[in-house]
Amino acid sequence: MHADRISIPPEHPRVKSLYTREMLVDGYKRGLVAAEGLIAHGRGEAYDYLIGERTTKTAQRAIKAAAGMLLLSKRPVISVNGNSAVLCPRTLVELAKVTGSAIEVNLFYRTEDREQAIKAELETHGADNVLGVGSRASATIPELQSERRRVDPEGIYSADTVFVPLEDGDRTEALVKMGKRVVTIDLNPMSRTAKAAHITIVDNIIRAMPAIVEAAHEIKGSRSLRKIVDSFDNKKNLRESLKIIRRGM
Ligand code: PTJ
Repeated sequence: MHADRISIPPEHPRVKSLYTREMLVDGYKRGLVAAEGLIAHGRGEAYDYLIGERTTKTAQRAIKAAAGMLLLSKRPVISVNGNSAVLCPRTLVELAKVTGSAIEVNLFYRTEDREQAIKAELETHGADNVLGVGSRASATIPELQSERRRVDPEGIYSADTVFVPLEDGDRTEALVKMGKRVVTIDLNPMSRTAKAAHITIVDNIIRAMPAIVEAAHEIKGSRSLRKIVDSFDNKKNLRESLKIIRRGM
């Protein structure tokens, strides 16, 4: 983060939200975030406002289940786009390490320059084998038209579980059709991604990522991992999240 380029008074009542915006704008200027990513964040902010800009108890349960699912998986992969690379590079890499997941760059607005910039950002934060960049993305997700269809044969293509924070609905549905378990973070519990995923964390990625890392460290090796995952009900989770949003109106 290039704090020298950002001047927000620390006493401003919305300092966290303004700082997050600046991280994205800075990421856009550095060539990591797509211009459309700024718009996507605005939509997320509106939902965050309604859930009270906090990690709800409902989200905490989803966070624990998500950590459990990644830990139980044989070939988990974390899919990284421009927004997530800029907002939480360190915790994405930490999550990969604690859960034994691979990291793959996968972009909706794919350009080679953005792929390389995101790979470099992840490497700066400790990633050592970033998949999916350039010619490595040589496999194709069936029935998917967007650029997200191009994936790494050693990563998402052969994964059993894919973690796709801030994802679009088409790919989530396609991954589920391929028989993969899908975990997402999405502030909108009504999105197609939120509904199609097996575990949806309805929370801001800024708060959710450090919480998943913490949960993964806490429950790693626990004998109740399977129970944590199997007792999670995503439909109930989304219903509860919607209730929270209604109350916030
Ligand atoms: O970097 P690229 O090219 O892969 O593009 C990434 C974006 C995010 C632009 C692309 O995937 C996209 O257009 O996504 P959508 O379809 O707008 O969906 C993004 C979802 O993430 C929406 O449901 C938003 O509400 C949600 N969202 C946005 N910001 C956050 C968020 N959820 C959690 N935390 C956020 N900070």
